[in-house]
Amino acid sequence: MNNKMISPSMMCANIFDLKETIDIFEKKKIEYLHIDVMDGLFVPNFALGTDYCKQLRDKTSINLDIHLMVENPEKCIEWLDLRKDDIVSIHIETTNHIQKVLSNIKSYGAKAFVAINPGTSINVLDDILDDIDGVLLMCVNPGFAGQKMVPHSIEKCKKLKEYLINNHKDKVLIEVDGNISFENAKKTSDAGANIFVGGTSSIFNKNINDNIDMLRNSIN
Ligand code: S6P
Ligand code: MG
Repeated sequence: MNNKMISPSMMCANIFDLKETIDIFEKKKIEYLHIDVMDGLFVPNFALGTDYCKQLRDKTSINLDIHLMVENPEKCIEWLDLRKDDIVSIHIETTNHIQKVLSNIKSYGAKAFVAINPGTSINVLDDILDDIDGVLLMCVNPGFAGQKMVPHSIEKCKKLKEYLINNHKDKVLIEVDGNISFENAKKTSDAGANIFVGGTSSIFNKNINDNIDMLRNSIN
């Protein structure tokens, strides 16, 4: 498995061109589809829902990368129709039962990722390192596409990679999300990131075909 992968942010896709866009992603062997689920409580916005996940599932074999930005995500996991190797990220800030939710995600054969906000320390991972397949490192405060990267994100990504290596968990993947422009993709890739969420700052900025090639070049 290549350890540099692309996950386009589907909330940035033009809904009227969805079929053509998915065809391009399949042709270009895109690894994941990043789906932002927002509840208007944990984040100040509403976005894609569990039925959207199911509809995408019927139209493509690309694995889903579901980013749950919802309070108490434990109740939603069973609604997602998870498949082997899908990714589900839950925010550590949203539940008192993080270990339980992570193992529930794994019981479907999916990969359990924990998401952390720009203001959350990586030390919160200490007691769940055995339970995670990856970390979704938020490079913006979640809620909206089109934001500027929080400046410490590149440094934090480097620190997270070192932290994982020092704890003998270098197989745990790092996914970066928020303002992953071509330039920030290169910087975070050099800092150790593996999965890159492409939104308005890269993939969905004009020509999707060319942008995918440029993003691949930036991360490899
Ligand atoms: C933000 C969300 C992200 C955005 C992505 C959009 O709450 O989790 O996944 O969809 O950041 O990309 P960009 O390039 O517009 O920041
Ligand atoms: Mg996201």
